[in-house]
Amino acid sequence: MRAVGSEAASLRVEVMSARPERLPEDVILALAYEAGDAAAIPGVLQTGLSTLDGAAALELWRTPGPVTGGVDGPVRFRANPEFLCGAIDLDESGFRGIADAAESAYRRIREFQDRQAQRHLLRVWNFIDSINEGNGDLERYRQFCIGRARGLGDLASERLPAATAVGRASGTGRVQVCWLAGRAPGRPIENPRQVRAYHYPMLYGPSPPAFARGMRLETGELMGSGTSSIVGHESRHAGDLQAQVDETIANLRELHRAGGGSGEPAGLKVYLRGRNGAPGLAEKIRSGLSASGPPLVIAADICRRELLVEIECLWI
Ligand code: 3EB
Repeated sequence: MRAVGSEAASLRVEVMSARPERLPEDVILALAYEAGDAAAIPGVLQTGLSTLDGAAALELWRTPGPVTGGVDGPVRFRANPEFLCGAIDLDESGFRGIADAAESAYRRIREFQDRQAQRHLLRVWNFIDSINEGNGDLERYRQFCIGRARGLGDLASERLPAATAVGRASGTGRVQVCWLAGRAPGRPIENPRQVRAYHYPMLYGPSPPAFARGMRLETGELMGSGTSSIVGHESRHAGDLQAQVDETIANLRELHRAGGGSGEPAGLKVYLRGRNGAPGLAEKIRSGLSASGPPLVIAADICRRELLVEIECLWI
């Protein structure tokens, strides 16, 4: 049986609460959100983040047909002929700072990707510790952006992937990046309500964040980047979670429209700062984006201090 969505759809997302001994063979990306350090399942990336309600959750990206797994230096990957998902996980203590660690991670990613048949970066998730620590341009997120830009080197802005960058409250000492790449390039989608992230003014740091607002895959899916309450380049509704959620929904609806408006939401995920949920929030997000099921809600820090929520969505 196939998932809902367009005929060409070839990626779907599922969230499991059970812990399987091993991954189903059609899983190309598996992200675990759970408190504590439960034993690792082979092929699963432990994000170091947990769900808002503390229940273990395993996010599985499934493809038609089996994938093969491999290791290449610091990169672990799973792939089929169309897609490749990679992960790199660096110990920050081996570097002078997070900028250097991020630079190394992204340089490795580019070196690896340049050798793959599925060479086109489509979507990236970044998980880093204490994302808002440090002041001004020394803030760790801004330093991460500096390193990422260096590591990406000469990759043209028009080829940047969609992305999410969120912070862990609990220190793991690690910079983790995982990504989806494709045999065919995607088409980046920008949001008319927002300045392109890679054109943000220096007000937000010396290196603007290197990502596209969304990515339309050749197979039809639209992958929305982590999206927040930002209009133009400015944060809106500081301190007001409900208003930030409304603004973020408006941003995602506009992104979906700009990307052609087709497909149904799947893989809806919400990152909430602190552990303060709000009654009705998940339902507001589900209905605001016309999703059929509730979002996965993760406790995480957002890259600007005043932002309380970030939402990402896959339309298939
Ligand atoms: C924003 O729109 C909010 O640095 O990779 C969202 C998604 C955000 C990805 C990144 C940052 C990133 O600027 C923050």
